[in-house]
Amino acid sequence: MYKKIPTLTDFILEEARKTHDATGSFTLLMNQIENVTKIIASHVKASGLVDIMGKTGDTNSFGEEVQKLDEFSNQIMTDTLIGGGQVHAVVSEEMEQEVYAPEGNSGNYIVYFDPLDGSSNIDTNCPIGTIFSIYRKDGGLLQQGRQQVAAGYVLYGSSVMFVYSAGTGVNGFTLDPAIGSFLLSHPMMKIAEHGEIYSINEAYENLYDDGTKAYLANLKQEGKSRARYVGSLVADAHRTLIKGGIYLYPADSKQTEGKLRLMLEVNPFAYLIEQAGGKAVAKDLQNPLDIMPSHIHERSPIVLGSPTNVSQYISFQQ
Ligand code: FBP
Repeated sequence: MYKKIPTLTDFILEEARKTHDATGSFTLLMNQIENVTKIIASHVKASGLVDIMGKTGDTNSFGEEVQKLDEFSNQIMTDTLIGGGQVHAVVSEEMEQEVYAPEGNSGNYIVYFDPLDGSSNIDTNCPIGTIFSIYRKDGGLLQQGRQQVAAGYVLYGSSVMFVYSAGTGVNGFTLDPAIGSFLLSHPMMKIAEHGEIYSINEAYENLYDDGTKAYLANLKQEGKSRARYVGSLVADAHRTLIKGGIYLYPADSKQTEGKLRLMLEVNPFAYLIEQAGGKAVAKDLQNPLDIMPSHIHERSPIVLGSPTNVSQYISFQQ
């Protein structure tokens, strides 16, 4: 008896059938995100062969060097969503301003996305990813992360995975290149209560606050932990979800608000980790999902992972 593994499209349609007031708009939007990330995946996979590697020579409005692949990813995601009729506006990590859908072709959702996270890893063939976060337009551009309708990421690694939650648990789908479909490979993902892996850029250790320094010193003194750091949030957070443990990108004396963006990077992962039974804290040990953002590119420190690991980190901050 052939056992049919649900595809991502099957799964989204099934979830919509369970939602009494579904209009089909969310399903269409998720489908657009699924299809555009498949195109990005094919370009990432081929990036060593075609002239899409390396830098464009331009810098974006944040003074960051733009890579060809993230420029391509940003353009195709913006065009797909703005032209797709389901969004009111999009906010991209690569663009200073939000982009509104044209009159007559707009929808009920606002999508925040980081088209290609981990840009420093693009031309070294290390895992990179796309992050997305969806809100209803009624709440406006600036909403607490708890208002997310859905959040997810696509990891372009040894395999391509699409992981998301729409508030009823976290599910992971692996792209089967033979049929071009994401198949449900990781149903109802749960993070371990505790994990031995910690992930932080220790090059900045001298810049961290005393609590973080003491926490790291204690981990090493205990000698039961292992360090892993890819330098791509998607890859480091995905590993933390799968293996348990803790990922930290705290503020430091140089990046006093942290580096990662609250709406584009921090809140999608805080939402997923919480849905998987984990924990996340930001400035003053607040749950980032409860922070009211002041602008679309606001930055925030983040510590997330297994509940026991994050609670231990918190104990060093008190
Ligand atoms: P980009 O979105 O510009 O790639 O920046 C985010 C990021 O690359 C994260 O993916 C990663 O966790 C972090 O920056 C690495 O920063 P650092 O090099 O300071 O450790």
